[in-house]
Amino acid sequence: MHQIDVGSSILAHNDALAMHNREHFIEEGVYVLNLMSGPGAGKTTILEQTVRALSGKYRIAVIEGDVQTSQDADRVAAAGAPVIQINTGGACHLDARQIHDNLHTFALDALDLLIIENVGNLVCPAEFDLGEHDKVMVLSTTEGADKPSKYPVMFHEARAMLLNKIDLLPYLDFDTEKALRDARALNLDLDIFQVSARTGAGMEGWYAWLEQRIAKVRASR
Ligand SMILES: Nc1nc2c(ncn2[C@@H]2O[C@H](COP(=O)(O)OP(=O)(O)OP(=O)(O)O)[C@@H](O)[C@H]2O)c(=O)[nH]1
Ligand SMILES: [Mg+2]
Repeated sequence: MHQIDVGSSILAHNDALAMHNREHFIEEGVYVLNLMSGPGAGKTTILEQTVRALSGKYRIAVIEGDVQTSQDADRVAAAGAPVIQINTGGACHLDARQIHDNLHTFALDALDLLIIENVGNLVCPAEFDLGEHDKVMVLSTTEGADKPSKYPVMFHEARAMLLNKIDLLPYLDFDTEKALRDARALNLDLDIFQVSARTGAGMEGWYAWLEQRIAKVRASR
């Protein structure tokens, strides 16, 4: 029987386009972050807060990926960042082609930080390189502490993780120690921030991390 491996050929094609995107980002000196999580973990809320906190100091733009609607883009625009919405029309992740096709919407060389909010999904987005510098993921306390061991790829691929909605811990049986231990077992280098995008708790550490990453890319311009 002749078998065609469609999966790896799709990924190889995506990787080639991602490399092309990456060359653009490096050339223009913009730090690019791919923000991923399961649905509703708090990506857009974290983005809104981040834009509000840092847009006085950095030039920030956002690409919003959703299956449907422009609701997240409207929220980010209201927070004060230029934003474009990509609707995947059913696909559970963004791919490098969609980012490439929208690259020239922003003057990249006039940006310090481009944040891409991926489609809410704990599996597929981690497998598709977009050309970003770093993948950052959000895990929320309402999802359960078993998620790192059940969905290892994203935890393995991420450079940093925000454990969000810590304001809800008193009402949940979320085992923080287990979640962090399992996440670290998958990825020794994972930088972890325990935050509440709702109350602002812990967000300063996240902003400081982001500023360091932006400075590193700026220094290599
Ligand atoms: N209590 C609490 N609620 C939060 C926090 N962060 C986000 N939320 C709420 O969680 C819900 C989902 O937040 P979003 O920011 O839309 O999540 P998302 O990851 O962007 O969702 P998708 O884009 O649909 O995957 C909203 O009702 C937020 O107000 C938090 O730190 N604490
Ligand atoms: Mg969102």
